[in-house]
Amino acid sequence: MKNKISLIGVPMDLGQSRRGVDMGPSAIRYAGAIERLQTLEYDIHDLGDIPINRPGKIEDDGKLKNLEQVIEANETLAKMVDEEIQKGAFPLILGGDHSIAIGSLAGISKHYKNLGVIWYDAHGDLNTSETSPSGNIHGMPLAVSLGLGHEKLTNLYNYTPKVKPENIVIIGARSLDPGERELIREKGIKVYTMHEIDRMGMSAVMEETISYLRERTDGVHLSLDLDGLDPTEAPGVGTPVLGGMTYRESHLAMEMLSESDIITSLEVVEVNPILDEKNKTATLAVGLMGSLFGEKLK
Ligand code: 6HN
Ligand code: MN
Ligand code: MN
Ligand code: MN
Repeated sequence: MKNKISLIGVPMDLGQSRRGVDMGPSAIRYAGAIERLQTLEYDIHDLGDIPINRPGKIEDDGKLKNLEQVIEANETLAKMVDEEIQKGAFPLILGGDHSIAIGSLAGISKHYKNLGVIWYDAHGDLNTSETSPSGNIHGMPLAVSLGLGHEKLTNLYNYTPKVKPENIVIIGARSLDPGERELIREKGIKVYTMHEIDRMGMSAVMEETISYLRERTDGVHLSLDLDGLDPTEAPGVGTPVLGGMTYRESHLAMEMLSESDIITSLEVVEVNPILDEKNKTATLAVGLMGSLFGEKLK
């Protein structure tokens, strides 16, 4: 992993309907993210939070809620991420809701021929405005990155698609909408649902994921949605789903990724301090970052 880390906060909550996830970057910083990585001797630069243009009244209906604001913030994010990679830094993006993955991937993918993506999440985030049951853009970023959905989203940063379906691995899925299931089948996207994790064990799932991505990609973005974990471990999320990955399974996954050294960018999303219990979820997120960045090996 690169020694230089650029941290970018994205206080975005307009990609979904539960307020408070915009405070995610503060909560994760407060839980000691920067100190934790400094202890591991990374040269970490906190670039602060990008500005989010909040409307006076938040739209709570429609097919693509707050589309313009989500686009604007993601354009800013894409540009920043692109510049940090150009400078040789590892981008660490703190959300915010998962709609920010649209901007992260737009800024990152330019730098790779075959960017791999690990989507650690209870959800597939593979909806389009047609299939979405909610109109929430945080349920769409993976589809958007495949080039599917509203053209203003798919063409963000002036190119599409950002990722190829065969370079994606979804881990922890247990809440997939009908349109998402169809897309997974149609595109042949690799998914380890909770069923596979139960049967195979996290160790085998990660071994397969790592060798699969190592063969076909030249960089791997880890998109870490805290609702991938069970809500007993990570209560501070807006769309909790029972039966998720445990604390230890998640640490094991991060430790194995750390050993493999395949991860080239990270985003941590969906931490909502208002729904949390004494910053438990942000603290968990920082612990997982510690494991991913090699705590065990130092
Ligand atoms: N997330 N599939 C649901 C929807 O509204 O599209 C939930 C999406 C959750 C998104 O957690 O990042
Ligand atoms: Mn420095
Ligand atoms: Mn998600
Ligand atoms: Mn999710």
